[in-house]
Amino acid sequence: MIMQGKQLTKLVTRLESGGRLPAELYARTGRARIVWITRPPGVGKSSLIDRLIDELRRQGKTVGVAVIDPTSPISGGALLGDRLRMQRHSEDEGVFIRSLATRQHHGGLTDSTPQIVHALDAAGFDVVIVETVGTGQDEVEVAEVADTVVVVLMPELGDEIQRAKSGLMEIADVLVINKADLFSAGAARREPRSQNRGEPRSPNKGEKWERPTIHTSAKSGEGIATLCGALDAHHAYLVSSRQLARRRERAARAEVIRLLQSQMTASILRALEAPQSQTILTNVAKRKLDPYDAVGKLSVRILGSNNRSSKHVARSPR
Ligand SMILES: Nc1nc2c(ncn2[C@@H]2O[C@H](COP(=O)(O)OP(=O)(O)OP(=O)(O)O)[C@@H](O)[C@H]2O)c(=O)[nH]1
Ligand SMILES: [Mg+2]
Repeated sequence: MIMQGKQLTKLVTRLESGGRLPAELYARTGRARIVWITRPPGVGKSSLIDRLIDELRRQGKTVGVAVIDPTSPISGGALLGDRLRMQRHSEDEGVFIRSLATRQHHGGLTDSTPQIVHALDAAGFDVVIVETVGTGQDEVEVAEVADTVVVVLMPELGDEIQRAKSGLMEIADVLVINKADLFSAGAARREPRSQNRGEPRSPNKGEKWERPTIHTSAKSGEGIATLCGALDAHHAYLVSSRQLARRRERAARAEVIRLLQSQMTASILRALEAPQSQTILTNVAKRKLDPYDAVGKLSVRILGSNNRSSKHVARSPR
């Protein structure tokens, strides 16, 4: 590991409150496999990650986990217990787990999520897992940051599974049906278990990725090794098909666009505070000025102030 736990904890705290990842650390990223685990509250994502950590550690891999914590009202009481269960790994130097409070942004990602993922990557973890609650709107955004997206459902969510199968949930690279121990009869009916047989394999060159459906029980441990195998197979596919490079370009683009947007928004709000801007807005309200003409007048100010602010960012200490 490049960074000690305490150092990393400090860094993540700084990033969480809007700090910037030092460029020399960003330069060290790109080595970790980024796995995103998403979907409804209480489906067993944390419990699955707890099991995945066991399996990955057995394979000698180090694991960094960021839990985007929605403080879900559904699993309420179970939350603390599950977090504690995951925390049993906290003595292990090869494991780092961090809950991030949600300043919700597009339903699941906090503004600082990509930066925190980079920090875990730079710290030297082989696998970085992000747990988030998918809401629908954020799915595309989620897909942009991850190498592999794992969507977790339960057998009782029959409709969701149907939707997933009908291709609406295109972001999933691996579909997991958890709590197989509770719903085994229903699961067999709706989703043939035969799909669990045989390890998922990486397609040959030119072949498309066939999304596997894996039945797991985070309680009994059923299917966890299969899930790990599917993650390996997907990674191998990404590398051999050159999709990995493409996904990472897309992620970089999305991250830069997001940063530009927040910088622009800040510039707009700053420019609107000026008394002259207030007059323009008042004139729009009084119908003395049309909104488009107002934009024409204001954009000159905003672009000017934006140039100033980007110089400021470039000079600011890291
Ligand atoms: N029977 C059974 N219970 C499970 C299984 N996986 C998780 N649970 C239970 O389901 C509840 C929710 O599990 P979590 O791991 O907290 O689920 P989560 O998806 O992380 O929940 P949120 O973080 O609130 O979205 C807990 O009480 C778990 O003990 C499973 O495979 N079988
Ligand atoms: Mg959880």
